[in-house]
Amino acid sequence: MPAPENIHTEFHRMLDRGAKEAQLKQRGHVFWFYGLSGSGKSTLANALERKLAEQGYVTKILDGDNIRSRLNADLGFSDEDRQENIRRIAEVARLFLDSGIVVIASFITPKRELRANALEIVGTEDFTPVYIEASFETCAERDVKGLYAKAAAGGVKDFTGKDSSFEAPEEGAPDWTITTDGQSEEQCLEQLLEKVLPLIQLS
Ligand code: PPS
Repeated sequence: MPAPENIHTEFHRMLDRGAKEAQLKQRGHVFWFYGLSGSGKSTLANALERKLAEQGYVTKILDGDNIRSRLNADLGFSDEDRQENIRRIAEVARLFLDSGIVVIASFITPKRELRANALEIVGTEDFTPVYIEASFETCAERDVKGLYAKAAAGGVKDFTGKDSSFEAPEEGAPDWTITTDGQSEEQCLEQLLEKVLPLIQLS
């Protein structure tokens, strides 16, 4: 993206990412968890962060409700707002990545185009989309926040999976899939760890 007029970005005197990764003894990476509300994104993000912390890794969780209560408090759930939501978050993820940090982003990111935008901002090499899979029915049954019941009664505008569509990854997409339907948190975490660790270990 070109810099706006009269803005001169300057990076060459900063300590670079490699130096920070060496200091932290890890490789930065962005794991982008996506899936329906209630699919288990935040639960798994938190569990993964704790496991990685035990092994000395420095991580940062970026999470839907938290970001939307501050940085993106001006945004709603229209297609345009979701696009801006994801764009800003991907830019934030990129900043953490540039400091060698392992980012665990956890956002519904309902459309393939949104995921592609996030990947483009962060960069293909450092970005792994992780589909946290659970059916609408399972999420509605769990209904941890009461949002599904509220949406069914017409009380939530543009609710994902009801009035606003969710696109699962297409056949053959390189995205990882972790199915929380019928699997325990421990099983999901084990599958995640096995794939995550090789990507963040400094060789
Ligand atoms: S998105 O689509 O990626 O921009 O959404 P995200 O930033 O992840 O925000 C999702 C959280 O917002 C709450 N919420 C809603 N979700 C879906 N649809 C509607 N209309 C909605 N309104 C509020 C909900 O708590 C989501 O959190 P999670 O963690 O996904 O359950």
